[in-house]
Amino acid sequence: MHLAQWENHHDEAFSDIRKSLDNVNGMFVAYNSNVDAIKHISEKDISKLLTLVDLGEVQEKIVNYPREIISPVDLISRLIIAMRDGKAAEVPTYTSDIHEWLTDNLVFDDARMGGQAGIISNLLAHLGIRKVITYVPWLSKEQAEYFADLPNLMHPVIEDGILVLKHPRQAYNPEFKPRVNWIIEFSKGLEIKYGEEHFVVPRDNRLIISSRPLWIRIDMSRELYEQIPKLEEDVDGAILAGYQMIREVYEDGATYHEYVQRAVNVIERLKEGNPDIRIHVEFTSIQNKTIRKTLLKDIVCRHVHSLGLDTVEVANALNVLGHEELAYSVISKGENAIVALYEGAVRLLHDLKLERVHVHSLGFYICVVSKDHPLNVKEHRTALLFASTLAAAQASHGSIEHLNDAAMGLDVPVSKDGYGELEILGKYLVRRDICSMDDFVDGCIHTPTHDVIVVPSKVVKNPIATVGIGDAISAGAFVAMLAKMRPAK
Ligand code: 8BR
Ligand code: GLC
Repeated sequence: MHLAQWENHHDEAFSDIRKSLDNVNGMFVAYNSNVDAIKHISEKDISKLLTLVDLGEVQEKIVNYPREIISPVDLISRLIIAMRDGKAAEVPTYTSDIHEWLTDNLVFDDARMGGQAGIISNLLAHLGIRKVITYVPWLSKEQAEYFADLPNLMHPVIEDGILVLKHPRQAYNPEFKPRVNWIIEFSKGLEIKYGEEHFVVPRDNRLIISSRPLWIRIDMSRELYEQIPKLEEDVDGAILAGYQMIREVYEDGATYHEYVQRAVNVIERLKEGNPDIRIHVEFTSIQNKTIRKTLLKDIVCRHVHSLGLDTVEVANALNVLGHEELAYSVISKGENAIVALYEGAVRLLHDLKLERVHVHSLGFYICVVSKDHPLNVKEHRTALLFASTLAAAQASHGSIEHLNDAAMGLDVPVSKDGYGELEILGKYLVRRDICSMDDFVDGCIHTPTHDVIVVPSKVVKNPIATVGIGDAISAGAFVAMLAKMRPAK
């Protein structure tokens, strides 16, 4: 299929989903929302930051790869790694020291809704989904202000033992404090020089310094937990994210086992309310390997239906599931990285007993689905192409406040590079007799053990920001899939 045909498919998919979105009765979205303080960093900013640290120490830390940010040297070394590789990363910090240091030494450009659940809730509400029930365990007054002021966006509260749904701005707890993450966005082409080193940033991306105050808990009050099934009568799907904030051990002696069990209980409770509900987990960068593994093995496996990840996250997931070699091939820059990515997605589908794995990369998406999924491959493809248009709209305008804004993504061209990458995958699949080139070109492939959908996606040349695009892609494809699964109204 030629690029021009993929443009047509995008147009058709968008108008199809635009008409079908109303089929979705409602969505439940939890847990993480925060404020993102976004800074687009310049060469001058970087030179300034580099004068504030010892370059020898930075070199040493780059080798040691800090998984937590305690000092400015940790921060600079992770920033250099992210810029050098053009890769996204999120690294936790447990005190406010680094935030104060950043505030003293950089001025942020913009404060926006952050956190996967927060971003996704606003997006779905803006797209006009009938009912978006968002749940944040630490909803503060300031955080509530970042939620879209729309009547279809609600937060559950218990009043006199009764469950009521209110707009987040009427549902916050005045005792909670806001949580702010710093997002350092860097652009392709920046020239970085430090000590003897010199490199050019290969692609736009960002480093997230994620604040993890001790009071953060991925949790739900008992009263609310008891009443979840009542929410579910008209909720067709749930998108869950934020499990990366679970800690191995808490000050009160609690361990992650307890919080994992509670997280699983919530999922089971959601299913009680609607046995046909579909649950999607949006994966992320998780530095702590115990937590990363437990999220996959104990929360995702057997409990959820769908998983969304970017390429680095696929490698990280494979790594803790014992597929180190495949993980290495996914992140290596070699020709076969896309093949490894496909094989990795297949492994995740089977190892984690999922119905659907959606991998998004710059220029293409790969979705692997189980044979018993109620939708056919063309319908899945429609969902992915809708997501590609959303991503393009988000990258070009920074936010999507209406379905009409989303339609502007249609003007962005499909990525030639992504299309080229897919050809490599096509040749591999044909060589292995997994499909014929004819099947591959329309992006819909049947194999005896699973089906595969691969599409080239639209890529914006100079994105306004990259943070949150992955969330828009995963949430967009998932809600579009639900729209196709529900009967027309
Ligand atoms: P994460 O936020 O999960 O890392 O996902 C980011 C996704 O955003 C990538 O997988 C890629 O598909 C998409 N993306 C990026 Br990064 N830059 C983009 C751009 N300029 N145009 C469209 N999509 C982009
Ligand atoms: C993570 C970060 C958050 C960011 C989001 C974007 O949840 O913690 O700051 O907004 O990712 O996907």
